[in-house]
Amino acid sequence: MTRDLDQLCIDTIRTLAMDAVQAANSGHPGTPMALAPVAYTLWQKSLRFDPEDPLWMDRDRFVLSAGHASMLLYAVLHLAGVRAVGAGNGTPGDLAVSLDEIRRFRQLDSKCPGHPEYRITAGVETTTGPLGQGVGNSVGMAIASRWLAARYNRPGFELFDHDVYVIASDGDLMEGLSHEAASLAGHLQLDNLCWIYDNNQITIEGSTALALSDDPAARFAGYGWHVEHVADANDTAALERALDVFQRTADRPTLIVVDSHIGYGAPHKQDTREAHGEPLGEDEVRAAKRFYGWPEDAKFLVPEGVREHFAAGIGARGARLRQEWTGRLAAYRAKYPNEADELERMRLRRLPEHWSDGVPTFPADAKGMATRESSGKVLNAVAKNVPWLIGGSADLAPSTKTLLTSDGAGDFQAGDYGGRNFHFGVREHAMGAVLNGLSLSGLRPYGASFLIFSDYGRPPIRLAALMELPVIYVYTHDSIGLGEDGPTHQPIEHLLSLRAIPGLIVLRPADANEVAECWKVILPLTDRPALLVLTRQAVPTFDRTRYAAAAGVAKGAYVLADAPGGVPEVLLIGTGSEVSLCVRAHEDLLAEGVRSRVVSMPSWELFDEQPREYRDAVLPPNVTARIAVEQAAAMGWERYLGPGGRAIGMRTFGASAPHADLQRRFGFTPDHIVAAAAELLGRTRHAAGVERRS
Ligand SMILES: Cc1ncc(C[n+]2csc(CCOP(=O)(O)OP(=O)(O)O)c2C)c(N)n1
Ligand SMILES: [Mg+2]
Repeated sequence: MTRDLDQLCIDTIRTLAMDAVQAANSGHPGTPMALAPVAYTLWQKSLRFDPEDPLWMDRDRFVLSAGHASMLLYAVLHLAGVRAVGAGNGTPGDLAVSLDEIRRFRQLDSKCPGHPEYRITAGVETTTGPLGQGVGNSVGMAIASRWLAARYNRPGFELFDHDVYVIASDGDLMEGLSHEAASLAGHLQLDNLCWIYDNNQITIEGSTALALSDDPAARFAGYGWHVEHVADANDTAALERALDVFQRTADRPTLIVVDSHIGYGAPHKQDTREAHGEPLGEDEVRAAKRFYGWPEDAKFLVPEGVREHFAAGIGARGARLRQEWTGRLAAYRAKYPNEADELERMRLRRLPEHWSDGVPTFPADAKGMATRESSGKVLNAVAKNVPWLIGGSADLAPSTKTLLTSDGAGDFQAGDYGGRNFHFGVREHAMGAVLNGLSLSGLRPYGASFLIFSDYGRPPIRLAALMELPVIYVYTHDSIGLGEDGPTHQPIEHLLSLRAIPGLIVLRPADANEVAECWKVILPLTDRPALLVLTRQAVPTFDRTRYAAAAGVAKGAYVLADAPGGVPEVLLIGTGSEVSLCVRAHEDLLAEGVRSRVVSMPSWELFDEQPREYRDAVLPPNVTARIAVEQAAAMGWERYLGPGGRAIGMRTFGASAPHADLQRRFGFTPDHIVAAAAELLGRTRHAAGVERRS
């Protein structure tokens, strides 16, 4: 009887997926049909998950990395009765996925978008679709589970011990990201991580034999994983056994290779690429239903007993586990109130009360310091106050100054899962995906590298913005100012392309005190990522008794040095290391009787969000003589310059040379700025010291 009910549940998942894709006339039916027994077995028999509280902190995570098979997840969420989550992270309400929403698969504002989207649908742990990202995120989630356990579990109070399960497709495992992520997970011995590989040997173009000859078992064994094999996705007993082996395997992650048949049960489309990305067609749907012993003309049918069976399985088990846990947490709170308070703040993304205590202010200093240097000092100050601020670098911590040096910060490694310094290795893409997984688990992660290598980590940055995760990126060596390493290491178009990501805040501070203010802007963010862009080379620390306070950073741009009487005739707008050039040009212009104003503009995004009056006060519309100075692609500055302005920026790649030579070569000198100002104001003057005009 139970066996029949299990089969009925599995076939319900299959037919819901087929019907939804058919109704939408788009989507992927074949993989949900094939993997219904896998998802069902995992949810019904193993997953520590309470459908009544999809945000329970110690729940197992289920990640559908093969996001194109989204209907698999939506069908399971519906049948398991997973609840929607209301505003404020708490009120359980309606179903996360109602049958009506499944009928509206892929339609505007449906809870069932084409690919699973975090924030839109409760029970969706992360946004997947770009192949590889889900498996990457899962490593961050598994790390978070271990980190939380190491930090917060106490004898008799096992608060954290959750596992992370992933369904990964051929494409997921082909992506380079999966190699980086699996290698890192193996190194860290994350035995709470289980990837289930759908070995259906089909991708969009046809058989995987077209492009893939890897031996997955050998590959993952090489990373230090345990590998299981299930020869038939329909063999739920074998799946249960493999999941059981995963549970009992210590010191290493597990890969379960499951051989499956895409479009299982569809007489003409099974095992073909046609089962991947298009509806089966009415006739084929009917034929498949016949094969399952399903009423051929029924649509969106959930037979009696199916929901009840889920409720008696995952529903009852999940409720019991969560209630036990909630009781444990209450006793823990009585005994360890500070730790419990930290967990509560983490859950609500709320900072500790005195999070900004000890943030340094920096005295004026003409020689100054590199902004990576001041950032390292500020980061270490705030990290003392925010215990769950954790992160690291892709092998560049000594250069990016991102190491936490205070006592007890420690390194996160197998054997010390409480460490706060992460060594991602030279794996920028995995670092980004892991940061997203950490953030999705409530931690406050940062990751660091050189700005040029943001290209290697860009897809997860985009997804952090899409998911509204407050991940922090620290990118140093931010321009040709890095000097001798030359054009391979000198970012040009990166600022522009990062500024183009919706929601992301890009900040390029001009001096040490702006750096401190940037961190004060970044830390309180709860629903958007921020990216700090920092210099390798020293920049002066401005005398703030002479120039405006650095707190102006919060508004994205502010008047740093003004014309007499606050009535400028020319605006010098700079970011980062170029602001000091603008200040020097400004002093020269003042001496020549030119009324110039320097605007420091660390963040376009923050400035654009200010009221019009403020923006007009900083950049008065009647002042059309405007110069922007930034050692990066000039493209985009037109928005602040208007037709009468001039961007002093980069229009080519850089070059390998000492910093001062590069500044002269590319026109980043006070003299060049002064000459440009004179020209815009209609006064002729020689551009001294400029070898090539930008
Ligand atoms: C990074 C990335 N590249 C390309 C795609 C487009 N795409 C979607 S599914 C897929 C491959 C499908 O094969 P597989 O991963 O084996 O999934 P299956 O069809 O077997 O479920 C591709 C190339 C994507 N989603 N993400
Ligand atoms: Mg495949």
